[in-house]
Formats: sequence, C-alpha cells, structure tokens
Amino acid sequence: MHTTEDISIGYDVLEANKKLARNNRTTLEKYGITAFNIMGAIGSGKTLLIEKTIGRLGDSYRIGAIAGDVVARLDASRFEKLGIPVIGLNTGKECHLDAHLVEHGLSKLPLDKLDILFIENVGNLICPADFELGEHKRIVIVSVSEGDDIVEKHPLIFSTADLIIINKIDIAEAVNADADKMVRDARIINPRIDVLKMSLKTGEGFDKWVEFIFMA
Ligand SMILES: Nc1nc2c(ncn2[C@@H]2O[C@H](COP(=O)(O)OP(=O)(O)OP(=O)(O)O)[C@@H](O)[C@H]2O)c(=O)[nH]1
Ligand SMILES: [Mg+2]
Repeated sequence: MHTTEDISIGYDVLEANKKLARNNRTTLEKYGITAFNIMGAIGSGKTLLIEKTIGRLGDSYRIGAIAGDVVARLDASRFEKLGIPVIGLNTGKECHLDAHLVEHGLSKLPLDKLDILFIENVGNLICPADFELGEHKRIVIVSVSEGDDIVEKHPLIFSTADLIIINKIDIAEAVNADADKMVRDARIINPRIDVLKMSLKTGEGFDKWVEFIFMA
C-alpha cells in the first residue's frame, strides 16, 4: 500500500531528475547537438532504427550514441562497429535511463565533435515515460509483434512522445496484427503528433523518419 511519504519521495526524485535534465539540455545546446530519446518495447527495433539512421546520415552528420541496457553492452558494441562515439550505460535493476546517468554519458563523449545524439533507452513502455533526459525529441517505437493492443495498454508513454513509430509492418499479417488499429490508438492518445508505420526490413516509412530528424 502507498503512503503519502512514498508519493512525496517519488515527487522529489522526479523533480531532481528534471533539474538534471535541464542541465543536460543546456550542455547539449552549448555544443549545438540535437538529442533524440529512443524509447520502446523490448526488441521493437530501437537499435536497428539507430543503426540504419547512422547508415543514412553518418556521412553528412557527426552522430554519437548513448546505449542504455540493464546489463552488458551489446547495443553499445553494435553502434561502435559503425565507427561512431558511443557510451554504454548499465542501469542494473533500473528499467529506465535517468538524467544523472545521461549526464555521466555526456561527460565521456566528445561533444564538440557531434551534431546528433541518439539515446537508446532501456526496452519497456512504462518506466522511461517519467524520466526526461534533456533530449530535444522523444520517440516511442513499438512493433506489430508485441500485439496490436500494445499502444492502448500504455497510454502514458505515448502521450509524452513527439513521434510514434509502429515498426515491423512487414510481418503484421504473419502475427495477425492490425497496424492501422495501432496507428488509430496512437492518434487518439496523442492527436498532435505524427505516427509512422515502418518496416526497418523493407525500408517503408524510413524517409519520413529522416524528414522528422531534419525538422527537429
Ligand atoms: N521483420 C522485421 N524485423 C525487424 C524489424 N525491425 C527490427 N527487426 C528485428 O527485430 C529484432 C530486434 O531489433 P533491435 O533493433 O535489436 O530491437 P531493440 O528494440 O533495440 O531491442 P532491445 O534493445 O533488446 O530492447 C532484430 O532481430 C531485428 O532484426 C522490421 O521492421 N521487420
Ligand atoms: Mg537495442
């Protein structure tokens, strides 16, 4: 059972996080870096989205990454292979990155050599919603293989997004999912923003994501 005390501790933690997030934002802006917080379900395509974006924009922009994982540095090493500066952050038991961890990541990155920073958050649709990191844009990516009710089951995180991506539409039929229903659910939760249907496998929808980056 929650007590008033629990709730006020939670509030203090979020307020302290917000302050650190504002500091991170100031640091990023000092260096002219645009930062994207990539949130989403486990296995929805966060790392592949960033890898493909590095493939598309890596010759024109200086891209860096922060990869949040509970343990190990598997995603960080995927980005490293593409020759960009990467910091892997392990959250241990925590199911989200927070502004303090990102501050640490920023202190280790060559900020004067970056134009764009991708922050891959820990895969889930609950905890990352509350924690701002200092990012300029918040992206939530889910895929049809999580079930076409995944959006309506997690309204909070979708309501905080600047862009929602419904990925893996190439396998929608095989997993019996209605991608258009997911788009409709996302638009009901967050009518102000774009919802993109995407397949990172076939490339469908990817140009619109690149346009979003240019507009950010
Ligand atoms: N068919 C299909 N597979 C995809 C697509 N996008 C990603 N995948 C596959 O889905 C799997 C997970 O992709 P990742 O990019 O590692 O997913 P992630 O969200 O980073 O996963 P975590 O970091 O573990 O939460 C990989 O096997 C990808 O190849 C897609 O559009 N279509
Ligand atoms: Mg990943």
